[in-house]
Parts: sequence; C-alpha cells; structure tokens
Amino acid sequence: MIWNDLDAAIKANQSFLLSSHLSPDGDAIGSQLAFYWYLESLGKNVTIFNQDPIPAKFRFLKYSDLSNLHKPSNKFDIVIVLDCSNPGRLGWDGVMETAPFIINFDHHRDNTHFGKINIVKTDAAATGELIYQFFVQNKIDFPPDVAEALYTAIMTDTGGFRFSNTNSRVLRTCADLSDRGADCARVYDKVYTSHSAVALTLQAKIWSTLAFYLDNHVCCMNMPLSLLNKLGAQYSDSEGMADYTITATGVEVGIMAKHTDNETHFSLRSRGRIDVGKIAQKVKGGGGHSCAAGCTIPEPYSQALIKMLKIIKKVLD
Ligand SMILES: [Mn+2]
Repeated sequence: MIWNDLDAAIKANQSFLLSSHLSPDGDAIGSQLAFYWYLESLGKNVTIFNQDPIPAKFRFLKYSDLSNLHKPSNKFDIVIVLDCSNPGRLGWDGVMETAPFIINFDHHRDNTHFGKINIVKTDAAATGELIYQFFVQNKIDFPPDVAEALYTAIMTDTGGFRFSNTNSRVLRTCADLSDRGADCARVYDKVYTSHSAVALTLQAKIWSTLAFYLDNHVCCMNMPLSLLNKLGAQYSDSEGMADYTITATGVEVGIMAKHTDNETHFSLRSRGRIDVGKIAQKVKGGGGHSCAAGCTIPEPYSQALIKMLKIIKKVLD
C-alpha cells in the first residue's frame, strides 16, 4: 500500500524539502503548508522553497511566511514535490541532485512519475485531497489551521466548487474540514474577494481585450506582461481571469494569453466537451487537466494565437 511506503520513508529520514510548481496556486500552497505541519509535528527538519513567491491572497494561511525565495544550498534526505506534474514545472534545476529520494505527490494526469515514491491519483480534485486521505487513513489528528490549508487547496482547484471535478466525495471531505475548524467564509473572502485596487484595474484592462473566434466557440483575452510594471501589479493579480473566458454561452474553449515580445503563454479552459489538456499537449512542454491546461509558444502573441486557433479549429471540426 502506497501510504505505508510514504509513512516508512518519512519515519526513516530527517531532513525534508517541500516544493511545488511555478506560480503556486491554492492547491500547491495549501498542500505544502499542511505537509509542513505534519513533518514538523514529527520533529523533522523541514524547509519550504518555491521558485515564485506565495501570492498575497494566500498569506492568511498559517506557515505561508515560511516559503523561502532562495534555493537552499544544502542537501536533504527527501524532496517532496507537491502538485507538480514534472520536475521542469518546478522552475528550478537540480531537484534530483538535491536529495537521493524524491516523493511525488500529485493529481495531474500528465505526471511523469519522476519520484521514488509516486502518489499520483488523477481522479483526485486536488493534491490537498490526497493529503487529507493520507492524514485520515493514518489517523493523524490535524488542527484547524491545517484543515483550512487543505480546504483552500480543494476550494481553489475546484474553482470554488464549480468545476466538473466537484463531487460528493470532495464535498464530504470539505464538510469534514469545516468540522475540523476550517472557516469556509473566511477562506472564500481572502481568496476571491480581497483584490487590491491595482489588481482590479489590471483585470479591467484584461477584460478590454475580450475577443471571440471560430464562430464564437472560442473566447480569448490577453495581457502583455509589460502591463504589470506599468500598473505596479503582481502576476498573481491576473490569476483567475482564464476562468472568465468560458462563461459565455456557446463558447467551448477559453484562452487567456500572457505574453512578452517573443513568447506567449496560453491558459486554456473548457466547458467540458473539449479536452484542452490534449490541445495543450500538441505544443511542446504543454499539458494539464481536461478542463484547465496550459502551454507556451515561443512566438509573439499575434503569431502564437494564429497557431493556437489552428490547433483548436482541428479539434472543434
Ligand atoms: Mn492541483
């Protein structure tokens, strides 16, 4: 049983590094903080390092101030990589040299099983849900702060319980997390309705780029990354905009593009019929879930968009 392997590996080792993907989201962060608590409670030495900073909206979570911005130079017994489908998505090099033992804890279906232990369950709504299952199966009694971190992980990866990965198991898990002290209204308020004035201004600019293609089956918005500097906004202030691209009836694929002069990153969304993970995989390095995926085309936005629309058109036809 995989939980026993995990349990044994943790018990046999002392120093741990926790890390997750670039632009960490609620699941990446909530999962790390919950696991940080667990390892700390066992008396382990635990370091958290993420290539990108924790967005302000998640800093209400306990331990969120412990994520290092600089890669530790020392070696660890184990690196636990959470919510990250392959080492490239970490955004930092040398994970295999950082520790002799990698634990890969994830729910992305394009996960490359790069760990010595791979806990990859693609039917889980969030990595946080897997950690919850580990805690419950091992009868680990976790405090309200940890329940709140796991609740945040699941709430954000289900788009606030709106996406098709929301099911009765997920809701029962969240009900239990509420019983254990997660404050649902507080988490919602912190994550979804605590924008700064600058963030809303940025989002208004992004909305103004709204365009429809392929007989209105595709909705697209875009943001030049230079806009962030111009407004004094953070990258994370634009998070969540991709989800609005599939709110128009008739739209099958939503595109949110973020671009520099020579590179365009696409976040893709689907209402369910089209598998955007497969669309993203047609671009080198791309991938993701069937309803939310991403890829990068090393070309200016206008050219990259033409390529992306060509790929989508083939799938729609
Ligand atoms: Mn996730």
